[in-house]
Amino acid sequence: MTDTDVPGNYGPNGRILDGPGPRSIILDCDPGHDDAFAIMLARGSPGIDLRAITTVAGNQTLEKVTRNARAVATICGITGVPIAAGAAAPLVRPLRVAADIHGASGMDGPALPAPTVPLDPRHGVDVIVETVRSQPAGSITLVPTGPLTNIALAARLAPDIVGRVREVVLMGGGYGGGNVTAAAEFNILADPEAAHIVFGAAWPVTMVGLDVTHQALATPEIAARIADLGTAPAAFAVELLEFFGRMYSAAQGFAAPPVHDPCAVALVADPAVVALRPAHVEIERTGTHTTGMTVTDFIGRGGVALDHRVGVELNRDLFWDMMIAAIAAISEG
Ligand code: PIR
Ligand code: CA
Repeated sequence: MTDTDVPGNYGPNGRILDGPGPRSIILDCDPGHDDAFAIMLARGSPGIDLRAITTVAGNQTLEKVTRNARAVATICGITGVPIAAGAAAPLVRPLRVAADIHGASGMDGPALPAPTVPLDPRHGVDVIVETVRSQPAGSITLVPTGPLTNIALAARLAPDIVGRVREVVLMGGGYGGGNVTAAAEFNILADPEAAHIVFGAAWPVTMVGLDVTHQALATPEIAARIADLGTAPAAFAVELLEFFGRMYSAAQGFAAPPVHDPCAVALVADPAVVALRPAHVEIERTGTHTTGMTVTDFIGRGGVALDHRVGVELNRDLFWDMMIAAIAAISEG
């Protein structure tokens, strides 16, 4: 610890266990309907200080998801937060997009305004590295809600940040099955080599996977509560849910769409939102039918260290109260 470090309770590795005030995060995303909700929660929640938005190819091409991130920022009046484009393709594999769920634009449904918020000219990975280095050690939490390409690149480009990041709280994976294949969730399957790097690095990693996010279903009652806010960002959110719900119904038979990505943000803002268990997660990279699987060991077979944390249950009421309060708060901005 140095005198530039922030106050708080420090763990054995010098990381803050429960420092005061809002948690500073970098949101690394691929908007994406549910990524848009993650941006709104990160901006509107009193428990979060959003320091940067970086984008990564995933739900759609880098160009499209970056445009979408800036459109969300424009609708929500998010200024003063750097938005920077990161990796345009996974580390090893060809780009795989999710047009079946997110449409041709990556965020189909609502009309998207021409962005008025600027694009930061820096590479997204540089923004991650520079933001982490510019803040006290142990203060920045990385919240990836797309493929882990940028986060892996940052760890390799600047290994010093691995020891400075407070923790990585990611939406991806799951222990109870996938959504693209029987075994694999999209964000991990899109770039399993990056996921392997991120889970294997010496920073704390928390996985908020499908086991949690499939509990975050935006039912008609939830959509009605958002609509009742009566603001432009609320109307935008409702339109996102209408399209996302139709696609989820057609593609996966869901009665209501799961908004995956804000679950990770919500956990950072308030640990009561997601129940966690210690585990060890390995990323399958060579399986015939299991590539992209997050092989999750809750027991520590063979003496393996339970060095990750895995989300197992969502507090739905708390989650939606936080999400709706955040949309209401950004509407006033
Ligand atoms: C959601 C996603 C990709 C594919 C499908 N079928 C559904 C996106 C979401 O943005 C979320 O981050 C994650 N990937 C869920 O798999
Ligand atoms: Ca996403």
